Amino acid sequence: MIRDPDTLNALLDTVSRFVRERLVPAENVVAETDEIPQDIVDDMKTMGLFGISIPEEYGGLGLTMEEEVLVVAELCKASPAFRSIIGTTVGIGSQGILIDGTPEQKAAYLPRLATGEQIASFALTEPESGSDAASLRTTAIRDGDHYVVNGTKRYITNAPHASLFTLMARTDPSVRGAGGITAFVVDAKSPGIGFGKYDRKMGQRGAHTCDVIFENVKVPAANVIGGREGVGFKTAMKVLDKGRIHVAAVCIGAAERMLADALKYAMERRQFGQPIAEFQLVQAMLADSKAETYAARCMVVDAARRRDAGENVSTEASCAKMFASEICGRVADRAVQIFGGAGYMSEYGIERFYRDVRLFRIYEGTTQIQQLVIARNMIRAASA
Ligand code: COS
Repeated sequence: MIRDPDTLNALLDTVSRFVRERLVPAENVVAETDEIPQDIVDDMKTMGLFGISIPEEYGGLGLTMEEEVLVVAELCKASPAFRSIIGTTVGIGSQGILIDGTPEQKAAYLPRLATGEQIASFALTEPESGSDAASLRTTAIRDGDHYVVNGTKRYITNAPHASLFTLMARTDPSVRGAGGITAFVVDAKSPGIGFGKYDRKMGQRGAHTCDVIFENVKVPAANVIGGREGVGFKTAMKVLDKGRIHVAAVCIGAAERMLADALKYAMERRQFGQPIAEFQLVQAMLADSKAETYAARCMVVDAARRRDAGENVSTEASCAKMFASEICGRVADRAVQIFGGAGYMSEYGIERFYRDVRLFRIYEGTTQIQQLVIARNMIRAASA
């Protein structure tokens, strides 16, 4: 749903100019230093980008899902690391509080997330629990008016910068699966929380992940999201339904950027006496990339509209995330191919995108997990 086209277009123009004038010129510095320059983070705060998904009553921009995917796709025409700095606060780190939190929890946390004063991370994955999220082992055992948390979370995006975590932990170790899991908001400065070194990754320099270790961390009982034990896995799944549409929009922005770069190169680069864009085999790569990116954009916008309309979008979110991340990988591969030898050299940046976008087929649910979710939902609907 687009509430006011003029307001949205003004925001899209602002983001587009910001991408062109500030982010793209800073891509190499980010890749070299592994840091987003502080002035860029400050500008993102001023623009309200940390609060795009947080309702206006809590100080955010309160974008609808359709508006959010359009803004995110625009932002992602620059290196994915720039989106990542806002990504967990806009998405999986804050949405559990928004979707299932009590009014008191929303009022306590959302305003400072909306301004970027606080950064939120989502702590679900563990060393022994990735795709099989319901098998997580971190425990949170009730002791009077608080819980005591022990365990390790792995590959947690923005953990080194986080002020708070949306943490999934097992409050009832006698229940093995999803039913024993509870979601918490945890202050990142709580005594007993330790951080591993930054993970060394294939790409996405400037976006930081690390282990988060909980050793006898006391978390107030009031920090149970929604005040209910045993429903934390469902909160995580609802958060991921939305997160997957958001990631699909990230894929579109990156695919459109890579395709634009490949087209420009193909029109400038001459071989056999003419621009390589004149060769039909190059045209096939451009055309396939265009059609697939267009299809992915249509899917993502449709999934977003359905979510805005209040539909259950578990299937559509997984379809969009799977398709958009897969085509993004294919577009990256073709873009490197069109650049030829130059595509393999770091100075052109396309090999960096190729490495950066590889993550999209893995995080917030691998392609194989999306297939499983889609097929299970189909079978469940057909048997009902
Ligand atoms: N919305 C609300 N509830 C949901 C849901 C959703 N989208 N998906 C599942 N649930 C509920 C189920 O209805 C079930 O509830 P009941 O027990 O009351 O029936 C409960 O959650 C458990 O669901 P299910 O039995 O489907 O869980 P599984 O252990 O079989 O696993 C998958 C489900 C594999 C889909 C899940 O573990 C998953 O998404 N894994 C990937 C995790 C991931 O994306 N990690 C990335 C890290 S975060 S960046």
